[in-house]
Amino acid sequence: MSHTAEDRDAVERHLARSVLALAVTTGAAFSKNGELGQRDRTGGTDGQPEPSGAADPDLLARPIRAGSALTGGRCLELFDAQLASRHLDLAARWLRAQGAGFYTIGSSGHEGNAAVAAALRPADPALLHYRSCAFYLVRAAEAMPPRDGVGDVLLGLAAAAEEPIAGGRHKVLGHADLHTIPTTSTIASHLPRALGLAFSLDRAARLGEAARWPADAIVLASLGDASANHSTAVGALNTAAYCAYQRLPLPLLIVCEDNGIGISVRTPPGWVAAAASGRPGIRYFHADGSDLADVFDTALAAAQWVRERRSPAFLHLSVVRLGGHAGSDPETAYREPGEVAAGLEGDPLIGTARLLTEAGLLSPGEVLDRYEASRAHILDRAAQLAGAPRLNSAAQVMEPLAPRCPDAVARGAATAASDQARHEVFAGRLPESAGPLTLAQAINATLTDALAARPEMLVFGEDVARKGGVYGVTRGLLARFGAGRVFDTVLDEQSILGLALGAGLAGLLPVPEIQYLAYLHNAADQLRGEAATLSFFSQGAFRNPLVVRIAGYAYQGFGGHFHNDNSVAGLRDIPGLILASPARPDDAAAMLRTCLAAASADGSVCVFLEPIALYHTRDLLAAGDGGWRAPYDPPALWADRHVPVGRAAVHGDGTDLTIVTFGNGLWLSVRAANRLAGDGIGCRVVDLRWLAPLPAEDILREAQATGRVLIADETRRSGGVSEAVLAALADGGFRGQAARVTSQDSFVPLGDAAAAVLLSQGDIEAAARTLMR
Ligand SMILES: Cc1ncc(C[n+]2csc(CCOP(=O)(O)OP(=O)(O)O)c2C)c(N)n1
Repeated sequence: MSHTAEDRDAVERHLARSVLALAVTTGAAFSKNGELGQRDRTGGTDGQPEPSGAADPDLLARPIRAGSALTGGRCLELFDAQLASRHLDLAARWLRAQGAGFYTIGSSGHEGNAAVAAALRPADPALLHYRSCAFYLVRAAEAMPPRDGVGDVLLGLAAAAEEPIAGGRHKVLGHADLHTIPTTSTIASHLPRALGLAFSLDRAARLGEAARWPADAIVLASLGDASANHSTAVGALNTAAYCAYQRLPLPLLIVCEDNGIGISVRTPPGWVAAAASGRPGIRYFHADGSDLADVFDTALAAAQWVRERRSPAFLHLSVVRLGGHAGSDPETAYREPGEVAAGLEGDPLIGTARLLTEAGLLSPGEVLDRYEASRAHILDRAAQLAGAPRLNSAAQVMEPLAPRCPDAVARGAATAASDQARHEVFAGRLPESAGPLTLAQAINATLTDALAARPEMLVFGEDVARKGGVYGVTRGLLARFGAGRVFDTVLDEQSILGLALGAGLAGLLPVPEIQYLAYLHNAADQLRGEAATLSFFSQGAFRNPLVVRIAGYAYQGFGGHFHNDNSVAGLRDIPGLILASPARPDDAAAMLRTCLAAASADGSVCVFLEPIALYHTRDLLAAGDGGWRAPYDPPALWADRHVPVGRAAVHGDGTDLTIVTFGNGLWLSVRAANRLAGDGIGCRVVDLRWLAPLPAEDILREAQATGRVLIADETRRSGGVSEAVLAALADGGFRGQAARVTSQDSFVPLGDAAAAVLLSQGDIEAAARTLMR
C-alpha cells in the first residue's frame, strides 16, 4: 500500500487544528517571542541566520532554560518523541481512512508526558493512560538496544499480528522490555494493580524474592481527569493514602493528564487540584503540560519524592486535548470554536518549539523541517506497515488466553517444604497425624504447607490475619509466617484484588481472600477485566499468578443473601479463569495445591470457591459418623493424589442413575443416593469439582454409564451450572434422559424462608424417583 499526495492532504486537514501544522501548511514560522512570522527562503525568520545549536555540544549540554534540569540535548530528543507521537495520531486517521487501521484515540495535546518518561528511570514499571504515546516512544528510545517505538505503535493501530505486546489483539501501550504493562480501556481499572505493584516491590525485596524490578523502582500509573473520579481510582487513591498514613512503603506516582474533558463532559475547572491536593499521605505536584521543562523538573521532583520516601505522589499535568476524543468523535458537537482555539494555545509541540528556539538550538525553520521530516517518516512507515498480517483464526487469537502445562502443574502440586521446615511450621503436630480433618482444617493445613514450601506466597484479605478469618480458615498463619506474608487489608475488595494483581507482577504468589461471594461482585472487574486479560493482551509477557479464595454458597442456617450468595455465572464465563469448587476436605487440599501450582507454573488466574456451610461439617449420613471429615495426605502421597484441573470425582458405582453435582450439592446428593439405594435405585454421584473448565469428558462418561442424569445444582436455575452441564451433555451427543433440580431464580432470604428457594435433599430424591419411573 502506498500513500498519495491526496492522502496526505486528507491527513493534513486533521492537522489543521494545530498551530504548528498551520505554520507548516502556510509556510509560516514563529519568532523567538513565540509569535507566528513568515518563513523566509533560507529557512530563517525575518532574515536572521539560522541557529545551528543542534550541533553545538555546549548548547546541547546546557539547561534548556535557566534553572531547569532539562538539557538542550534531552529537550531535542523529547521533541522528536513529541513530534512522532503527534504524527502517529495522524497516521492512525490515515490508516483508518484506508481501512487498514482500527484505533484512532490519540495523544495530541498530551505530548508533554514525554518528559515524565524522561524523569523516571527506564526500569520503573509504568501503567499508562491511552494518551501517553510520547511516554512510550521515549521509553523505546531509552531501551538498550533502542526499540522501534513508532513501529510498535503503528502495528498496534493496524492490529497486526506481529505487534510486540498484544500481538494484534488490541492497541495498547506496553512492552516487557520497556517495563510498560499494558492497560485496558476500562478507565482507572489499572490503578489497583499499580497500587498492588507499588505495595509489593519493597515487600518482594524484603522477602528476598528475585523481583522483576529493582528494589528502589517506583511505579507510575497515569490516567485522565474524568477517570480520576471513577470509584476504582478513588478507591486506589484512598488505599494509597491509607498505606502511606501507616508508613507502609508505597512508591507510587500517579500522573493525571488533565485535559479538562472526558469525551464531551467537562471537568469542573479546578476540580482535579481540589480533589487531589489535600489527601493525607499523597504529595501533590502540578505542572503545565505544554511546558516540557516544567513537566520534566516537576516530574523529577515527584519521582524523587516517591523514590526516596517510598511514599505516593500525585502529579497533576494540565494539558489540552487537540481534536475529538477519537477519530470518530466530532468535537464541534459539544465544543464552541473559541474553546477549540483556546486549546491550541496549550499545544505542547509549540511549547517545546518555543523552548528550543529561545535557547538557540533550532531556528523556526529547523523546527518546521523537523516536523515535516517526522511526518514524512511516519506516514512512510504507516504505509509500509499498513498491510501487515492480522490474526485470522480463533486458535491464533486465543493462544495466550490460558496456557496450561499439566505436567508442570502436577509436579508443582507435589512440592512440599522439607520435613524439618514442616515440623517447625506445624509446631511438631503434623496434620497427617491429626486424624480426620474438616474442610476448614484441611484448607488451613494446606495453606500452611504451601506457605512453608513457597516463600513467594502471600495470604491477605479482610480479617484473615489477626482473627484468622471469619470461619477460622486462616487461623494461626500470621503467627507462623509473620505480617510480611499474612496480613489484614483495607476493607475494599477492589484494592484487595488489585494488591494481588500487583503482587503477581512483582513475582509473588498472592492468595487473597474475598470474605463472601456476594462481595466479589463489586470488584469483579479486577478479575474479569484485569487479571484474566493480562496474558491475552501481553501474549504472556506479563502474567497474573493468582489464587483467590472466596467463601461462598448458601445453607448457613440463618439465610440472608449477602452471606449465602449462590451466583457463579459471573465467574464461569471469564475466558481462561479456573474456577475450583471443592466440597470434601481431601479434595479441597489437593485442589488448592493444584491451583497454587497452576498459578505458579502457568500464571493461571484461579478462584477457589469454598462452601461455607461445609467448613465445619463433620458428619454425612448420621450424627457422629464423621463421614465428611478426611485424613490429610502426607507429602509423599501428593503426587498420587494430584487432582488435575478439570477432572471430576465419582462417588459410588450405581448403574441406574448418575447424579451430577458439586459443592453443598455433593453432601446433599450423597445423602439422597443413600436413601435412594434403600428403594433399590443405584446411583453414582459425580462431583464436578471444577466449574471452569467443566469436566465435560467425565460428565459424559458417567452419564453414558447409566443413561440417566440428574443434575443437582445449588446455583440458580437461570445462568446456573446446570445449564452448562446440560449443554455439555448435548454437545457430547448424550442420548439418554437428563433432568435438573436447582435453586430458584431468587436471592436468598433471611431465616427459614431460605429453604424455600434453595435446592434440598428432598428435591433431589423426588426428581430421582420421577426420572426412574
Ligand atoms: C469504566 C469505563 N467507563 C466508561 C468508559 C468510556 N470512556 C472511555 S474514555 C472516557 C473518558 C475519559 O476521560 P478522561 O479520563 O478525562 O481521559 P481523556 O480521554 O480525556 O484523556 C470514557 C467515558 C470506559 N472506557 N471505561
